[in-house]
Amino acid sequence: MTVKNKIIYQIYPKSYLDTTGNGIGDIRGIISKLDYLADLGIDMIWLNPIYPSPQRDNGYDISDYVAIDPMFGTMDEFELMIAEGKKRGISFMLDMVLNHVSTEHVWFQKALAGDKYYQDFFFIQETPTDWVSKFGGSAWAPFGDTGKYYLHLFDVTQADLNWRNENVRQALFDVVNFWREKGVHGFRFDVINLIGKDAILKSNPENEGKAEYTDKPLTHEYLQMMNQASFGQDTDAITVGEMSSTTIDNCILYSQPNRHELSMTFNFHHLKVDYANGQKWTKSPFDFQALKTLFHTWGEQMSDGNGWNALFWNNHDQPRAINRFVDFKNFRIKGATMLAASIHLSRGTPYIYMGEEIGMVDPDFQSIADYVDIESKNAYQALLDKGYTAEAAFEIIQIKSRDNARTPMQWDTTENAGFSKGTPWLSVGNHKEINVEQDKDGEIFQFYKKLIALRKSDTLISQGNYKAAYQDSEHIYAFIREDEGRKLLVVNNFSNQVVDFNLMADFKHHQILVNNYTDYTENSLQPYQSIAFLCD
Ligand code: TEU
Repeated sequence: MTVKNKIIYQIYPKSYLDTTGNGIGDIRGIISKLDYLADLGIDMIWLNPIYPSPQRDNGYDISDYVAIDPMFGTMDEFELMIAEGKKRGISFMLDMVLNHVSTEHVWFQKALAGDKYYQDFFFIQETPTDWVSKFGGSAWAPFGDTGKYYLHLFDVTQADLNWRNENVRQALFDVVNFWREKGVHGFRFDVINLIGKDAILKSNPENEGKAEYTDKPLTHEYLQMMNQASFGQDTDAITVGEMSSTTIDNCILYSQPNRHELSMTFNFHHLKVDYANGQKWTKSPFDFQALKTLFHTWGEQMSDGNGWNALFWNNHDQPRAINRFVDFKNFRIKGATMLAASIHLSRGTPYIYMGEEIGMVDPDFQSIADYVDIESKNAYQALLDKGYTAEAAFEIIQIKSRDNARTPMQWDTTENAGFSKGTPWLSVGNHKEINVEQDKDGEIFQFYKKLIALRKSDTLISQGNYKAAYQDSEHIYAFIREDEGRKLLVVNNFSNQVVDFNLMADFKHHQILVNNYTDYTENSLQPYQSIAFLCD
């Protein structure tokens, strides 16, 4: 399967590079950086939505699935980007937001105008359920002045589509095929495990408004239909499903090759180990043992052809991992490279989120006015409504907002980090200290290049099985990769302390990789040190 030795780089187009001066990243900006990305060694670029959208949820509220929003550029420029990427061995993955559509989409507008055919595209009911939106408040809103309500699991302007309706499914399969015909070989499916909803939605008193719609069995059938009707016809297709609040068992089913659903899945449990009581909008240190357990469970259960995992620390919805999981103020470079080694040498397909390759960190915004994300603004108000002081509420937004990852890419030390000659749509972070111009020859970028090259050069890394190691260690996350009798031991010190370490006899003196230290001293690991030992 092509997916196993590929590296995927995520670009948040709005924040990558603006070539027109409107303060918004654009397609020509991406084209201008393809050589930079080819040098890094990546194979595919995942673009967050660039379709026409009111931008209420930064493009995840789509008003036209088969066009390019003029603020990002033109369809000709899109086709040029595909062609320029192909010259460099880089293909593209587009974001398919098929669970919901903007209320400004013509389908919803026709439904509002009384067109029964399009009303059947949505969940419109006289009796709403007690479900809550993932962005706060009720998941239902009045459907015009009909006295009925429509479902929106996210923002009120994002109406859920009813996949039970075969006309909806066909219309969405046509969307995927439109982009396939443009030469797109990768697709990321947004919250795709929410599409299996019941035809008539009811409250379940026992569930107190919790998700009754996640990972429903029909989801698998719909994915198999979409696979067969679209990307499944391409031998080089790479697909990934974003699975909201899912389980490892479902992720195995979604990504088992013989089920012909998806190539792999994103799940997020490892990015919730710093949630207090499972709640995102809290302040809590991360639970390292929980993190290790999740990685070991996924690694071992997804071995032996049992499904395939996307490996990632960062994306556009998450504060940057370097701020959450390492002492970045004192060990930024070593912490960044340790995080990189901990997934790039593991079993799955690694994703690099823009800026991660130079160790970009969250911005140090000082006012709630600096944040623009709808989820963060709703959360701030909800915290105030719960009685938090403005200061306490702001402190939580500062560490958990999705805007932390969405600040403009830091290209150099010039104004606006070289991102735009205009006023950036979102303020820039600390580009004077961290930027591509000074860091692309630096330790983090060069270590990423080394990891990528290693994965491509050795099937032990791209295909080897996974086995947990040093499970009882307080600070070390370690695993063994095994393939055809060869073994690789990877050890990562997840702490800012020197920790004891006794190397397994099998691996004595076969070190192949170490991050940022000239060597390692017997029986101990330096702060945030990662080492890989080969036994063949
Ligand atoms: O995110 C899915 C999702 O569940 C989000 O709530 C996300 O996990 C959360 O914000 C993390 O705190 C996808 C997209 O990635 C996100 O950008 C969209 O806002 C959302 O779906 C709706 O399309």
